[in-house]
Amino acid sequence: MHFALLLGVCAAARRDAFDLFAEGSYGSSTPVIVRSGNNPHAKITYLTLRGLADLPVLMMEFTGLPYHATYLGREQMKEVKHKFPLGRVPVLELDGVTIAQSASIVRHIAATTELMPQEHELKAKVDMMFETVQELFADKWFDSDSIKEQHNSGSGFENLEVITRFSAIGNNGKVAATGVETTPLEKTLSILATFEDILEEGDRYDVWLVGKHPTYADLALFLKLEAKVELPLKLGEKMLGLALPFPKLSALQEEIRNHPNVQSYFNSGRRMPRVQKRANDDGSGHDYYYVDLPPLPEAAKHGGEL
Ligand SMILES: N[C@@H](CCC(=O)N[C@@H](CS)C(=O)NCC(=O)O)C(=O)O
Repeated sequence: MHFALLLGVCAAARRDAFDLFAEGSYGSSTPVIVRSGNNPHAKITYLTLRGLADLPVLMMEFTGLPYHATYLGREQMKEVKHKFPLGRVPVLELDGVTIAQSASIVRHIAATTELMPQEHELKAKVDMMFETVQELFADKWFDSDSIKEQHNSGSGFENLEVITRFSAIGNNGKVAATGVETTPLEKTLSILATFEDILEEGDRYDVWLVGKHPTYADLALFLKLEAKVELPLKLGEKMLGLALPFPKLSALQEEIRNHPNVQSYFNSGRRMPRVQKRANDDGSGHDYYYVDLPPLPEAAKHGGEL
């Protein structure tokens, strides 16, 4: 499939998209328009950062659904938020329907593509998995500020003990039934180990959470794992990233990461960069700074079309 790409800037003067992100924070950014395909079925609006549009956009890229995305900077968002159904983004326009709420958007895209099964029973099972994925790493315990605090208080040894315990009882250990979930870390590890069990029990020739085809629940799980699979721990004076020892989950992750559409998306510059909160750098509160700039192709760097 040929993806046309235009990474342009809706400002009076066209500016270099790379500079746009490199110059600093989400607060200082102007809108970015990404076009994937000439006749978009879908239009999505979000902010110039990775976040709640990441999964909807990945689903469209994965299935080859042509879309246009408009990513807004903070000032532009203020100007146009009154036009959105709930005053918030992401917002999706698809087949004449305009909807907000990222999870509703995910289901709407899934129902339009092959990422949602047709059968009622399978549909319900996929949604059950999706809702459970949403709970992963959701607690503030996993936020970068909290991780810093844990670093300072030296609680990494306790975390290591918990991770070791859960990796030992994963792999068909029926973790969900053992009743050992009290802390946010235990809850998340319990879900991961339960997913590992479910994948282990499935058909040995497929890697998906439900049935024989990838669904929105698999893509949601993939993004969560990509973002947080390394749990930071403090061991002695060092901060370490510990990879989770769940082989079936890793296989699912690999399968999606190596999908040609996903590879082409990640290398295209169409994905918004991540941001990191930095407190009070300029005395005016906190802002969100870009931490991993997308690999923009040469032509896109100059606002060109591919
Ligand atoms: N639960 C909603 C949350 C939507 C939301 O809070 N969006 C934020 C951006 S992540 C927003 O629109 N903020 C801008 C504003 O409120 O002006 C969802 O999942 O879509």
